[in-house]
Amino acid sequence: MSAKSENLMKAFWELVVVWVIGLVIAEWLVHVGIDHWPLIGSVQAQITADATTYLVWQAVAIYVLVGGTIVYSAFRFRARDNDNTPPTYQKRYWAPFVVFWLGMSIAINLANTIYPGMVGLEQLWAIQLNAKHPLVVDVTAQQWKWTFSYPKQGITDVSQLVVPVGRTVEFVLRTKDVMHDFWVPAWGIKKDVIPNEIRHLYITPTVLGSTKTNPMIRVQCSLICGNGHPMMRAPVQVLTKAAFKTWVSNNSF
Ligand SMILES: [Cu+2]
Repeated sequence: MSAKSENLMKAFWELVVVWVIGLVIAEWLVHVGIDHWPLIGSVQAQITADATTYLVWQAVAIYVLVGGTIVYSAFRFRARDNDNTPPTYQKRYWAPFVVFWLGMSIAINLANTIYPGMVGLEQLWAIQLNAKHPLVVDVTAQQWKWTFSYPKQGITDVSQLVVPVGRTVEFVLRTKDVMHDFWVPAWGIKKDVIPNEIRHLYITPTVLGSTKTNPMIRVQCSLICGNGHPMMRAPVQVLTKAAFKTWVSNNSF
């Protein structure tokens, strides 16, 4: 081996060390940060939180590799004060590395399309397809409020959303005017409400609570829809099945 290639091999292993140290620190920070999810309040939110955790973990590993290489190279290969010899040889790219990196990019993207992409969607669709008797809640959005009706329970136009824990709810979304977006932060996924369309969102709440105990459990419009948009929210209660029955009998007629 020439002195030059020896140097490059040394640089390569130093870079591996930089990457591993950076990886341990960065992934530890990710771990600490991800332990602080605000609230995972539905089966669907767990699926999307798992996907997000995985993608953040992966993105950080790549970021540390790319960022670490740039910072390391800037120090390791900088021009020295006493070095006046002009560079005799400069290669703009090294073909095997280009092929390797291109191959890795394609492989990572294909893998992510399968997991969490297709696997996650499959899980979400399976809940929707397997929900034999979802609780149907009609949701009407308008500038700037939400109203809820429970067609099978005979409850119409209430201004708070009440659902039982552990049962899949089918939200039937309509708007009277412009586009809005139905979102309960604790439930993870949300859906645009579009004029002249009827759209469906399936949620299986897993955590008891209400807007009073945790503001993550609230309906919040999530699509800018005019002046009143930030205040376009509605209180939510997630009750036990028994408490939900009582609420239904007190409110239906
Ligand atoms: Cu809005």
